[in-house]
Formats: sequence, structure tokens, C-alpha cells
Amino acid sequence: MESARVTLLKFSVLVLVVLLVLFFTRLPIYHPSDKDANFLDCTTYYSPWCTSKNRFQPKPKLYLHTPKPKPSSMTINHDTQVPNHPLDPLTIQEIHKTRSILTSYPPFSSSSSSSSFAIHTIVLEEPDKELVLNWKKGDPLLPRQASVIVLLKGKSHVLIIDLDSGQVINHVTSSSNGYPVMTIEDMSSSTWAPLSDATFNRTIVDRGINLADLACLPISTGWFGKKEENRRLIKVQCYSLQGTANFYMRPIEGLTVLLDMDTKKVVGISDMGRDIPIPKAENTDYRYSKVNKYSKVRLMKPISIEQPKGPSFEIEDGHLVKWVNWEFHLKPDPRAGVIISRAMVRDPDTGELRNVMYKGMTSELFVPYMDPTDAWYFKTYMDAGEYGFGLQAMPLDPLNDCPRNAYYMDGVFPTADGIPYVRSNMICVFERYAGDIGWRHAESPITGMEIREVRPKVTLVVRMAASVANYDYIVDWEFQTDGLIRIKVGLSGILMVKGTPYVNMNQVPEEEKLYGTLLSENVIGVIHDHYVTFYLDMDVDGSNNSFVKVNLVREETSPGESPRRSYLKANRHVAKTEKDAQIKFKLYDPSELHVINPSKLTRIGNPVGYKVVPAGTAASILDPKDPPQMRGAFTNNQVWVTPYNRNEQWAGGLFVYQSHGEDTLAVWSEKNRPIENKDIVLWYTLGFHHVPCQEDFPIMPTVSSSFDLKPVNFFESNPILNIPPNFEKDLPVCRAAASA
Ligand SMILES: *[C@@H]1O[C@H](CO)[C@@H](O)[C@H](O)[C@H]1NC(C)=O
Ligand SMILES: *[C@@H]1O[C@H](CO)[C@@H](O)[C@H](O)[C@H]1NC(C)=O
Ligand SMILES: [Cu+2]
Repeated sequence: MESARVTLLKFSVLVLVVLLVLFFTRLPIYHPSDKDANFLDCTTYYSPWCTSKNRFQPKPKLYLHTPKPKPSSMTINHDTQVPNHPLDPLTIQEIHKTRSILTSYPPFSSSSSSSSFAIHTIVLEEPDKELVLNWKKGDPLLPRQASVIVLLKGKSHVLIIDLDSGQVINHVTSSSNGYPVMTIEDMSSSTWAPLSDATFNRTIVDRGINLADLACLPISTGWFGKKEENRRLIKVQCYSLQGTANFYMRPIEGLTVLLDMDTKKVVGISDMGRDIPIPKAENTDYRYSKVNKYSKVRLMKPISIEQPKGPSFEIEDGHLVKWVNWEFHLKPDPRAGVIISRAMVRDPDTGELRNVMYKGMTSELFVPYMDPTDAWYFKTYMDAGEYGFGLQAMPLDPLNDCPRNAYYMDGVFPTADGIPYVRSNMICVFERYAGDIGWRHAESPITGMEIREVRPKVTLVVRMAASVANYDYIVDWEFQTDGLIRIKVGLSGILMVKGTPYVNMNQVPEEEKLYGTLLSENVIGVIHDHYVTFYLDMDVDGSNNSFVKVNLVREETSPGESPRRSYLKANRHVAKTEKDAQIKFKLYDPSELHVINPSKLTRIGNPVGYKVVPAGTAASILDPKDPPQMRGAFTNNQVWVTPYNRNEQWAGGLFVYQSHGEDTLAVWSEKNRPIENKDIVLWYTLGFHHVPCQEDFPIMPTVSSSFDLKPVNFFESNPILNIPPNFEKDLPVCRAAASA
């Protein structure tokens, strides 16, 4: 019995989803500016190891009055935290209160039904947009309401609870197909469940694997037809942990356990691929302590960016970010990860704060694998609606995930029984200086003028990193002083791989389908796609906007008109309805895509606007009637525009788990509603095709793509004409104490 206990313990510690729960949430928060406050010592005291090359210039005293950088979340006491802004996430106290109102409300009150229900969501029910737009600091806070999703006896209940009155003010039972985002407890308990089945144990042992070395993953089943209806199902697949922390590289191929997620009963076991060996553990570990240190390449010296006066951003009242000309509200969300709201940029001419985007977030992800066989066909993840993109965001690692002087924000989320917990350091905010140029011009000697004007580019980054089982997604919202917002997704982490009998490509018959690339002996990296769909509620100088396609077309000259035969012309087309704004990118039929405010013109009469500048344009080429593609139909176009509707924020639908694709962005857009001069929402999908390669083994170097929201006739002229260049005197050079 003792060994069984040890087995279970080891199992529990190492299964990934268990890690997700509470272990990380109370880690002591490390605040870089306390321990590594080099810049403060450096500038405040001008210690001997800190010098400026230009000795005449700075007076250290000047810096004595520099305020300390705003504290990180370390100083926030979550237990006493109160909301300050209408969009602030629910506090610990508010989540407690929501839970207590819910548990005294039938059918959830213990008196009427003691049968178990699970709380899948407690988040702020955002007040009406109109009210938020009119709210000013100093006004009384808008009524605080919680949006709650509870699963009871297989039915999803959606409630709105008013926290001031303590009343449930809305309660509907969902009749649509699909289930809410899994709870951490769903995922964690599913990985254990197969062990209650003797057949499962037997096949593990028969395959020569010690039950103590098992690590299992909960894999969403997708939806492939009638037989999956009326209960929540999940598939579990396992790996061997023996000899490595990177169990993902040691799949127990072909073994799939189908579970009822609510009863935790094994519904079926598919036990195929017994002849496929488990790939070796050697060279799969990626931990610094375990890998051979580089010996054959030159070492890099330490590198860090100094901010002698501290960062230029401020976080007011916990969530309001103010930086140079930008202001926006920032909050963590269990489903979206990061939500940016009320993004406004200050006009350099008038000093006025101008609206750009009311709300921006990751709405859904879609990750279909390209292997139709029994153990793989269902791997078509929708990481936000199935797993909770924010729930999977792990604490960021200071100095590695985010540089020195970063501010860290925590997430506060409920467990399945409604008790709040803190996910510390979930988001970071920092200024980025990567040596890039904001603008420049130099005159060549032929003009006889000596001009060299260059401005450095410094940006503000909001970052989150979600580890959805094996994969890591890094999401950056990068704000530039020229008004541009860059939204970037980086892919790293570990591939989901497949076991194979082959150890060399020379063994693979010509006609054999590998479904991917042989990455190492017995390991295939299966081809897959990643789609990340963003919800962008643009409000360019106000809510009523239009979507304009600026189509570039070839004009041919008439005979004799010009030595040129052809040139390009820009044709503007204002989209009237949603179908006009279903955009598939075409390299040889290019368009700029503008969101403009038709009633706000510049001095010289152009409508003010922002354009979406695409990149990461991989498009899904699956059959539109393939069940995963029907559920992921929001990727059928790269850009969509819909009229604002507060019930249309999740591109795959509110209930994505086992959904049939009946409530997606693609379905809404088919209504073909008017979108001209209306409050509109822009949707953009960043796409990646991923044909794995050997460099992706045993862990992937980050691959990233980004798209931009860029001002177009929004400012009267270059908005960063007046930013100063860098001067030597402002940039003291710090040296390590030993070398001073
Ligand atoms: C399967 O093995 C685990 C781990 O050794 C053990 O705890 C569990 O009881 C076993 N299940 C059955 C049904 O024997
Ligand atoms: C936006 O347009 C609607 C009509 O579509 C109008 O009722 C509303 O007043 C407009 N809002 C603003 C802020 O101009
Ligand atoms: Cu990938």
C-alpha cells in the first residue's frame, strides 16, 4: 500500500494540471526593484561602480527626488483590495460575496439541492459601455455585478448577481450545445481517473511502464457527431516520466482513455499502438540544471537595460496604466488572459485624450492537429473556451519573462467551489528599448548640409504567458508613442509528439503517412495550425465608426498616355454590412483595412482612422464542413467586422466545450447586419502553420508573429516629432562593483 501511496503522490505532483492549481498561486512575490535595485543605487548615490562617461553632466542630487518606481503587486493586499474603476476585476471580497449569494439561491442553496454543482466562472459583469464611457474618476462607482456560470446536473446556468443588493438579477439555463470552460478541478481530476480502471493499469504495466512514472494530460474531445451528446467527455493520454521532466517527449502512443468528466467513469479505452516503443528520455530534459552547457560557442556577457530614473509608466489604482501619451485599463481574465480597455492616446497638438479602442482581448484560439488517426483526430484545441487562456497563465519569471523594472499584476480567480485564489505575477508591464529607431534622417554630403536626426524607439509592453499543457503562448500588447499598437503572439514550449517505430528516415517507406516530421528516434512532431483570434472593439474618436477597404488595383494607361503601361490606384469602399467585411487576404488583390470615424475629419478633410496591418496570415485550408473547422469557423476569414453586441465577445461561442459550431463569429456575421457608421468590432486572426522541425526538439525556440493597429490620418502630422534624442549625460553607465 505504501508504494501505491508513493505512486499517487508522485503522480499528483508531476501531472501538469495539478501544478496549475494552487501551488503557484501563493509563491512569494519577487519584486525586482527591491533586490536588484541597481538603477536606484546607481543614480541616487552615484556609487563608485557607477559612472557616466560624461563626467561634467549629471548632478546626482537631481535624482534624489526621483520617486521610487510604483510598487509591484507585492504591495497590494488582495484581501482588502477594493475596486476603483467600473472595469476593475472582482476582488477577493466580491468573489466571496458572489459565492455566498449564489449558495443561498435555489437551486444552488444547500437546502434545495445538495447535489454538487461546479462554478465555472465568476467574473465582473461589465457595466454598459455607455455608462463606462461617461464615468469619470471621482464619480461614484457603477453598480458592481458578477457574471456567473454554474454547471448543475449537466445544465449550464448563467446568472448575473448584483453585489450591492445581493440579488440574482438574471438567471437563464443555457439550451445551446456545448459546456463552459473546464475548471482546474475538472482537468486535474480527469488525469487521475484512469487509475481507477484495472484495464488501464494492466495495459500500462504490460507496456513495461511503471505506474509511478505516469503523467497524463486531459485532452478536450472536440465534437464529431451525435454520440458525444448529453454528457461532458474528455480524453486522457499518458506519458512516461521516467528519466526526464519532459514527459511530453515520451508518449505512450495509441492509448486513449475516454472519460465522463462529471462521473469520472471510464467510458472506453482505446488501446492501440502497443508495438510502438516509448521514445528515449536521453536529451529531452530542458532544465538549466540538466542540460549540457554550451561549450562550442562563445559565451554572451550579461545584458540589461538601465532606467536611471525608473520607468516612465504609472499604474494608478491598481489597473489604470499611464505611460507617455497612452492611458488604458488593464486586467487579467480567466478566459481571455489579458483585457485592455478604454485605450486612449493623447493628441500632441491639443493635449486631449482620444479614444482608440474600447476593449481588446484574445477571444479564442484554435489549434487543429493534422492526423486523422484514432489517437489524434480529436486534437483540435480551443484553448480559451475549453481550458481558459488566463487560467493557464503561469507566474512570470522576473528578469527572464520580463526585464528589470517591470510591474507585475496578479489575477484573482475562483476555484470550482467559488473560493477565490491569487495567481501571482500573471501579467507584467514594462518599457522596452530594443535599440530600434523611432524615426531618423541624415543628409548626404552632396547636399552640403550636416544633419543627422535620430530618435530612439521606446515602447510599453503588456505581457502574459499561458502554458496550455505542453504549449506556451506569449501574448504582448505593445504600445508605441506614435500611436501604433502591436499585438504579438509568440509560440514556445513543447511540441505534442507522436510515438513511431522509426528511428531514421531511411526506414520510412515512401507511401507511409507520418503526419509530421521525424524529430528524434521514435518521435514525430505532428503538423498542426495555431489560430489566435482577437476581439478589437475599436472606438476611433468615438463609438460610431466605419470599416473601409482601400483596395489597391492596377490601372492601365491608354496608348500614348505615358511611357508607363500601368500604375496602382487606391479605391475606397465603405463596408455597408457584415458580409462586406469578411476578409480573406489575397497577395495579388491587396487592400488596406481602415476603421474610420466618418464624422471626424482632420484639418485638411481626411476621416480619422486606424488601420489593421496584417502579418501572421496563415489561413485554415481544412474542409469548411470538417467538424473542427465548423467549431473553429471564426478562422474562415482573417478579418471580420460585426456591430457591437455585448453577447458576441467569444469567437467560438460562449459554450465552446463540445460545441457544434452554432454560436460562432461566422454564424453571427452571416446575419449581415449594417456596420456603416455604427459601433463596430474588428476581429483579427493571427495564424501559424506549424510543420515541426528538429530544432523544435526537445523544446521550441520562440516563433512569433504580430499585427498592428496603426493610426491613419488620425494625427495631423507625425505625432513624435518632438520626442528628444538620447544624450550621453542622461544615461549613466553602471559597472559591476568588482571592476570599478
Ligand atoms: C491502478 O494503479 C494505481 C497506482 O498504483 C492504484 O492506486 C490504483 O488502485 C490501481 N487501480 C486499480 C483498479 O487497481
Ligand atoms: C451613433 O449612431 C447612432 C445611429 O446609428 C446614433 O443613434 C447615435 O447617437 C450615434 N452616437 C454618437 C456618439 O454619435
Ligand atoms: Cu505549433
